[in-house]
Amino acid sequence: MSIFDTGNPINRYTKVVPVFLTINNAYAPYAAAAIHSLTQHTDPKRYYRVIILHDGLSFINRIRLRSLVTRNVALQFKKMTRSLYLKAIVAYCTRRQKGAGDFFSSAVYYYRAFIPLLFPIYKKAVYIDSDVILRGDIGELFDTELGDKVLAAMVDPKVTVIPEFRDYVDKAVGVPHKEYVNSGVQVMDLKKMRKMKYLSIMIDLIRKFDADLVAPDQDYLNVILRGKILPLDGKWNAEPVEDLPRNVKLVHFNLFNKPWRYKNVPCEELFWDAAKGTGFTGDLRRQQEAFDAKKQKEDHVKVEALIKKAGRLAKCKEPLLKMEEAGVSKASKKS
Ligand SMILES: [Mn+2]
Repeated sequence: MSIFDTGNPINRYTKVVPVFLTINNAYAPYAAAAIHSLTQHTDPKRYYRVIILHDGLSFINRIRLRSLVTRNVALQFKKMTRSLYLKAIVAYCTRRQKGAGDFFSSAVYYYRAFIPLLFPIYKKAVYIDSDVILRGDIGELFDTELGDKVLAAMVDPKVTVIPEFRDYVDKAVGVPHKEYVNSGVQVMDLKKMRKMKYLSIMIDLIRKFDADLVAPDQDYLNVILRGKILPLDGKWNAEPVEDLPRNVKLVHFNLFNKPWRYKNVPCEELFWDAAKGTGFTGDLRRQQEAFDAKKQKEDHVKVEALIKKAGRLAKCKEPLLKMEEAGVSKASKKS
């Protein structure tokens, strides 16, 4: 029993819905809003365990996140240790950070690839980005029947509407854009991912091609699991829009128009309602105030640079990642 004990009855023998987030101190306030919204939309008959993979959270951030625990939602922190695999990824990200407009160069995005190996006690789990807000029971998402597929995720709407992204995905990633999924919300069959050696395939691809990509870990996921992904219903990874359809269960503030940066953006009230009571509201308001015209301009330049980079990479003659050349074809065929 710790000073944080809230009478939460979940122990390691309880059947839970495992939900993973991967964060650093910068993401903690958004993650708190996401987790808070999760706790407000649970099935009272079920138990949930939110597992936070991080690279060293401050004491105060851990206390604030810990305070989100409820009767049926437990919280667990797991600090990532510097394994050889993680070292390879951090080195890769550091090299790639030089690329202009690179949004996804942080190693934090790759932590989700470690979930199958780090948590052998689970057969299946849900992963969510920190920039999401729940409006429905995440247990329903967890219940998604995967059949013979390895993972469920939603076909990325941004890729379909931005021509540079569409061409980039088709040509540089080598996955048809109609199949290319967003990695922000995933239902993972951890058992199948362990069996197919998902993480070591990713490391092999990184080592072999050292590719400069637009959405690295998401691109790897799409290449490695091509043909093994179940398309997820859009209500589980919806864009923030005015007049959000009633059936939407999860809103994803993906890429642009983050409510903690901009005022008067779609679904901002959903975010601020969820942030209320997390202990981070003051931080978030100050962040928004500090995000002045200059920073907004920089943000737009970054987005434009990312789209330009996609357009440039789309001119490649052949895909940047080739599974059959990475010495991984054997491992993946075996699965
Ligand atoms: Mn996201």
